[in-house]
Amino acid sequence: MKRLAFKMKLNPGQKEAYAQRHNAIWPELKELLKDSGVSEYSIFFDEDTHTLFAFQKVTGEGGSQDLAENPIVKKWWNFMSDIMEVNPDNSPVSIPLEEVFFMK
Ligand code: RM4
Repeated sequence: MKRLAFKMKLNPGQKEAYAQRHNAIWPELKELLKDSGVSEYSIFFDEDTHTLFAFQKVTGEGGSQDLAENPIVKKWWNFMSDIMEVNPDNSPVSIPLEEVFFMK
């Protein structure tokens, strides 16, 4: 089991929309993430910089951001692309974060 973290960027004023869409996450996406070994997945928001900080546990080498080839993820990324910073393919700009402290 590994711990992964990464940051993404939300467009200004989109916190409520982001939270609402995630509270109604598609069951098929949730199932895909779990089946791909992702668990304890949480995303935090920094009001000052509109930065999203994602944390997740993974059983393999990759995590949620390594599922770009999956059609459900592509559809979800397209769905979310209007409110967050994305790459030309609509994947969210995701910057891996280094773990500098961990306490069991
Ligand atoms: C995020 C982003 C991630 C996805 C989660 C569910 O906004 O799209 O890639 O794993 O939602």
